[in-house]
Amino acid sequence: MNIIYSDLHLAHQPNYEIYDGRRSAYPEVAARVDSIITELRRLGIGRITKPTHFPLRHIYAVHQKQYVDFLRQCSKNLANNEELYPSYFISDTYAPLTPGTFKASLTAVDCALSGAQKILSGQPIVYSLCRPPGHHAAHHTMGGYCYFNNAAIAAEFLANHGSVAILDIDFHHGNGTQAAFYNRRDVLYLSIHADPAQRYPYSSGFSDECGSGPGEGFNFNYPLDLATTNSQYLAVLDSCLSEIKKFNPDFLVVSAGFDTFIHDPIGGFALTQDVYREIGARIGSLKLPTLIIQEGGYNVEYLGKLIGNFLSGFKLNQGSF
Ligand code: OKP
Ligand code: ZN
Repeated sequence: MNIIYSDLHLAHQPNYEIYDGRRSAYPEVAARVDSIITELRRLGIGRITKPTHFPLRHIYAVHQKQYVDFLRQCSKNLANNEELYPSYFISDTYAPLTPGTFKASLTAVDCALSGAQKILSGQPIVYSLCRPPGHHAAHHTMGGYCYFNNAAIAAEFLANHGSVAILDIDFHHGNGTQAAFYNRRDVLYLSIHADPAQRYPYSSGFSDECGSGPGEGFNFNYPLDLATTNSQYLAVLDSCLSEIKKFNPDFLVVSAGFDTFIHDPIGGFALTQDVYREIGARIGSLKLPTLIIQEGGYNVEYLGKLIGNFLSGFKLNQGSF
């Protein structure tokens, strides 16, 4: 298994988010990556390589050019330690721009695309350790700690070579990813997440959002109760997996968030650490070429362990088919 990672994410370290009109601690911290990489090194489960750089046209396939220009220009113009909450290009108060945000976000996209490239060249599983995450970023909006939609950009890249299913297991609905492929039937989107009536992003992720036009029937949302247990979660995962089998894609992209963990500080179903091995194993049993993209997960102490469990379970079951 290949693991794509770069330390350039360190350029992005916002000091605060605005929650309920007040400044509060920013949960999407750089230490998340240390937690992950330390555990993956300890387990020795993959070969860690740096991303290569890809041209901006891959980003333009998902995001508006003016949005990309704005991000670049703003990052450049900000003073050290200055944070900006832009108006037109923002969907909430959880994605501040800092001087290093553009560079870090671009690196996260490079991690995703480098992973996709490896999948195209025949690797069965690749894990792209993207930071910042991406699944809330839409055509011309940043939000929810996300700036560029790493998973959507990688899926779009893979879609030039075959059909793609995106399985989003982050605690939050991936509104940006859903929107990117809502009217397409060559890219299936499925998401298991907290009921948006109760949790971010509030305005999408309901079960009646099924796709539109040619994409009707190619979008699946599974909003869940906050108290969801391991066995309830696995049953819903199985429904997703049977939809994926029916669709029979050439590639699978997993938007892998670990904020479903019981002790996550901002998310959290009732899932315990061992279930991630089983979640990984069941997804791996599809035996599809799979690109795993890191999304959320904010319990820094446990995060590495959760991902280690997930990837070990995945690898064990997928084998090298
Ligand atoms: C990003 B990803 C808590 C407010 C949380 C933003 C959630 C963004 C989640 N202080 N709101 O993990 O899907
Ligand atoms: Zn999340």
